[in-house]
Amino acid sequence: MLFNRSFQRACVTLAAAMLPLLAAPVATVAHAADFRSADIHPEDYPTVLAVRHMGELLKQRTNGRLSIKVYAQGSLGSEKDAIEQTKIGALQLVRVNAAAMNNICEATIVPTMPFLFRSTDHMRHVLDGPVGDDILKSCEKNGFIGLAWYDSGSRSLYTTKRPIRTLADAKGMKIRVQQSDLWVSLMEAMHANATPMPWGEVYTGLKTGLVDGAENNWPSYESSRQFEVAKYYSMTEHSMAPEMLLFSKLAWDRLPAADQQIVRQAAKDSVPYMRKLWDEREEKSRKIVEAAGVQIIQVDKASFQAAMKPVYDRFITSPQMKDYVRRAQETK
Ligand code: GTR
Repeated sequence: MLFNRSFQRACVTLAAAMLPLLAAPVATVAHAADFRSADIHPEDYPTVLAVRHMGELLKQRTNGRLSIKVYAQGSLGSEKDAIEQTKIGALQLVRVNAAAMNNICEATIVPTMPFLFRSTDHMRHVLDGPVGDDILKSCEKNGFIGLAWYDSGSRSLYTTKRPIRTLADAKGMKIRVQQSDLWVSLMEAMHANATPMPWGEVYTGLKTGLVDGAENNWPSYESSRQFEVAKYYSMTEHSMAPEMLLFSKLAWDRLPAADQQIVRQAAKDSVPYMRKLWDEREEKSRKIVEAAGVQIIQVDKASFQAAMKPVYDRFITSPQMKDYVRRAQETK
């Protein structure tokens, strides 16, 4: 009995002493890895191509030891599902819109805010600078390593039955939004009825009349074929919510520091590549939908912008959030 107990104690002590030894190689030895990444967009969408490009850079820089397999077209589920899988480390990477992170990592609300960015250049300067870096970093506590921001252009409203020309036209319309409290509030500020749903369900939602409209940028409107069922595109350009490339913190902590550095750099280097593809795709998508007979409606943007005050009053309240917004606005 006595022997047993001291034997047990010795075993426990030995096991405790070995733990760091067991953990150490995992954290420092460079293993081969084919990271899994999810995206809801089709194979030829700029975000998918950009993450593939990042995978190529990883391969080149590690002699094939590190690579990325991109699961496109929502094959691993909605953005919400993919984020959950990334959080638990089942997926290493995920490319989502900032809005999909709004309820998880509060600071991602900032670049999603309506009419925050004055232009594409302004958006790029803010996201490439300290504000963008700080917001990415702030998601670490929620289990995500923010690697990069990608462009997503401007989002505008589109509808099935009648065009939105003024704020009054939006009143009472059922508009699909992303699954984010901010987006519900933004739509309510336009006096529309917000209907949150995953992207993969929007085409059918529009076609069956479950919703009267949705909102997105040119490439998403075009690639999803939603322009076939919602032919009125009103140029509200109410948000430039960017895309995010996130790495699972759980998986990240198992990577040696040198590999973390290689991954960070490859993600950064994929940004200019993505932007070039993005600019080309925006133009191409606009041409495709115009040729298909979509009616593009110019609206008085200032009136839509003026309606957004309640959204700022509700979401930009803490000193931290106010500081982010102020710094973003002050960025040239
Ligand atoms: C797109 C974005 C997707 C997704 C989608 C949506 O512009 O690239 O990540 O957020 O909008 O509205 O669900």
